Amino acid sequence: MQTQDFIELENRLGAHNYKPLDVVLTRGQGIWVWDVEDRRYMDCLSAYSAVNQGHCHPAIQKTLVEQATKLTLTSRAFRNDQLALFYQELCELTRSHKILPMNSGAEAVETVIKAVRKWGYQVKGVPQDCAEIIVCANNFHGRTITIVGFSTDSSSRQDFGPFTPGFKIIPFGDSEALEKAITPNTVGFMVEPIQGEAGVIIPPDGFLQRAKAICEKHNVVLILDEIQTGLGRTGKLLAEEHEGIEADLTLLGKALSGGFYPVSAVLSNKEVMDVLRPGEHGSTFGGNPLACAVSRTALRVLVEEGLIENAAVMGDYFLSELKKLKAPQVKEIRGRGLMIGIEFHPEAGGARAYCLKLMAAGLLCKETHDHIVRLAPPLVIRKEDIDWALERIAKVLKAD
Ligand code: IF1
Repeated sequence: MQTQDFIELENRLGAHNYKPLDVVLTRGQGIWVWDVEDRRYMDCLSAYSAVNQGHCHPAIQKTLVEQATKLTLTSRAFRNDQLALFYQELCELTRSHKILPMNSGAEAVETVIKAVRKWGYQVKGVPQDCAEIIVCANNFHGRTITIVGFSTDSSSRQDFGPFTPGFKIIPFGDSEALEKAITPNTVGFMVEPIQGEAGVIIPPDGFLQRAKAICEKHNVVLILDEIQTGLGRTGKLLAEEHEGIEADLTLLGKALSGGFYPVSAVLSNKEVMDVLRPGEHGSTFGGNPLACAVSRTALRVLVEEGLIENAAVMGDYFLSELKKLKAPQVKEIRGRGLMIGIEFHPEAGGARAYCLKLMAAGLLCKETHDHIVRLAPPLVIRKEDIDWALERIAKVLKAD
């Protein structure tokens, strides 16, 4: 079967809830992926930052295979020998007190919503069913009904109602709006340290610090969704470190498994997690030994291979070299670490067209909204790889 055969079959039998680039990938190694025609591409998306450690990382692969021959799933009805060690290593690395393991990012978000609501009723003393959670405009936290209910993106939420009540939306990066929105019933404020889907939007300096202070003052739980920004992507283990703060609750997913397996977690620094009692929350697969073993190695790889520092150094280099291209079609280039967005002027003809041209040149990128291309290669990228990419990006921009 060739590219077109796979595409036709997929289009005929699959739901059309995606519009992928027409490249059919069959294998990957590090920053590279190959299609069924054996063409090689640099992956500049990293499965939305899930493969920070690079495709098919050999150490994680080895763990996956070994653990798969031993024990994969016990359910949480019984204990397993990987879970406690996963907790210990993740707590140590992130200086957290408690962990709640789930599978997808959206499940971690749902978990945190349940936990802060319950904390609100039991600890803060909010009247039953009155808890409010504040979120930001242009957020992306996942796809469940509750989560899309507080999205401001019409394609995410249109025609999926009725939605879960109890959410308030403020502009991203606006600490004054945050303080104004808080009432005695506010239990949490949930925010992405850098908005990914919105187009790599970096908040004003000091926003997270101000948000932290405001939340503390009003006894509101600060929840950082680091599902995309976490685990080295922005050049720090957690993006909160850029502002020297610690969230009360932190969400991780994606790269927590290096892309081998869906693994997510809620990290807690407060008594919030203690409100969840047996029977009140869980998941068949959450905390399973295969996930925990894979995640332990994925975390070890991030640290031992210096991928966090590499993201910082390579990210700075990539960003500054991109800016030097001074392409007239480009309105702005912004980023932190290896989370970079190129925003094109509307007259440039749309970001999708650039993704197609970049694909023809050997780079796989994904547009976000109409005019932004995101560059987020695996964190194992080296300077010569970036030079390779820059050469091709420059050519595509010049060819217009
Ligand atoms: C898709 C975007 C990225 C996330 C944050 C929670 C989740 C995500 C900050 C949910 C997921 C993904 C999902 C993916 C597209 C993608 C995405 F463009 F939509 F925004 F990465 F940039 N919090 N992001 O970014 O995690 O339940 O998916 O495990 O195809 O929907 P999930």
